[in-house]
Amino acid sequence: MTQAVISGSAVWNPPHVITNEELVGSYNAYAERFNVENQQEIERGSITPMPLSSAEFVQKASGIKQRYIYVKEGALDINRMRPKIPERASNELSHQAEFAVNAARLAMQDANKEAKDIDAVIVSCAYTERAYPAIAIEVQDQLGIEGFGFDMLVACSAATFALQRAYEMVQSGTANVVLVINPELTSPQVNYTDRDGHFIFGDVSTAVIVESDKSCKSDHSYDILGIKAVTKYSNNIRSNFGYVSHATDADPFGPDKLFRQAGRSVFKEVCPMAAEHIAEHLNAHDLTPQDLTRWWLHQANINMNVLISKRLLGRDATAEEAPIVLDEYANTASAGSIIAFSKHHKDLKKNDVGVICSFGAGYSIGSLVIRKR
Ligand code: CO8
Repeated sequence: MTQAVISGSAVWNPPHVITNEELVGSYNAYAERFNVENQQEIERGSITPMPLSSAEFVQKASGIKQRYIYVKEGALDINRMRPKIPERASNELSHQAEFAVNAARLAMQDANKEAKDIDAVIVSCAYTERAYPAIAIEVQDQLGIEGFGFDMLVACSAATFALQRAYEMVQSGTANVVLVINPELTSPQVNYTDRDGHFIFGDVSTAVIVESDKSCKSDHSYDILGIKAVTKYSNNIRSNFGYVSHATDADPFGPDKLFRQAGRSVFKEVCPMAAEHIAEHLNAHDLTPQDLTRWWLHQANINMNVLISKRLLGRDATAEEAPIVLDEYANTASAGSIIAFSKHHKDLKKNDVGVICSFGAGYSIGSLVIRKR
């Protein structure tokens, strides 16, 4: 029987950084101007004043210190409050495909794979730039890969769910080598005028190669011992952005069409779900949390990760056991656990076991238990 392995991974981020201080400075200037302009209505009680944000709150509540952004211009401009990304013509490489290609090339190098070795491309992320043709097919064309490609959307669990599809394809023999890419270009969906959400997301692209053990030529590879996924419907993280707005006459870019969440409820509901999910997954492989050398957890909030690993281990996980990358990258939707994996796995020894686990909108939770070869 074919054994599916992870044989390569990579992270690519755009060069521009926005610190908490810069972001909060811009938001507060926007809010203060709004409050001055609407002073009379605010005094009459017909308009609610905009509350101020704080860099200290952001770091303490989330662990985020900065985020990368594809195009910084416009995002901090209080007359715009969104990035100004130049439009590309249909015959140019799309922004998101460029994001994807940057990470894909690095992951292929990491796994010692060339375009001719790859049979399938999955682009899986929280949003795709357009409905069709699939971004994956554009990426496939750009890289010179034959076979087939398709896009998947599962919000924060897009990466783990796509790795699970890749695992199934390799195990069943429908593909020998699968390239999974997560081009998380999140900044166009951030509401930079919303205090509760303006600080959460960053832009990044990650890629992973999943292939048969028989073709693996990588110095650092992992047997995928098992996969597990669960979804449970919740409105607590939601974006209503979509093509139907064209017919409903609703503002296609109104506040409900951007990312929004009931963050505290998400925190309370998702942490126990994720902990239980990991425990059950490990148990199915006769493993306990104590058997794990590394936890590559979703990177939404440092306090969530501390809570989840503590609930399972009965003590705080060390920074080495459960690495945090969100201080530098912020929440990068589905890419977070893959950034953690990509940057923190080469020190593992043969037979060390780890778990990659995502949790987020849907709700959706996806995990892979992997063992160093
Ligand atoms: N500055 C200052 N004060 C603030 C701010 C701010 N920016 N925001 C809130 N406060 C205040 C609140 O008003 C509140 O004040 P009071 O106590 O007087 O009412 C106080 O601070 C505490 O507020 P919260 O209870 O909301 O604060 P929390 O400690 O819960 O922290 C977090 C808020 C950081 C949002 C936290 O709840 C959290 O991280 N929750 C988990 C969220 C999560 O994991 N979400 C997953 C989303 S990602 C995902 O699923 C993918 C979606 C697809 C990608 C989208 C791409 C754009």
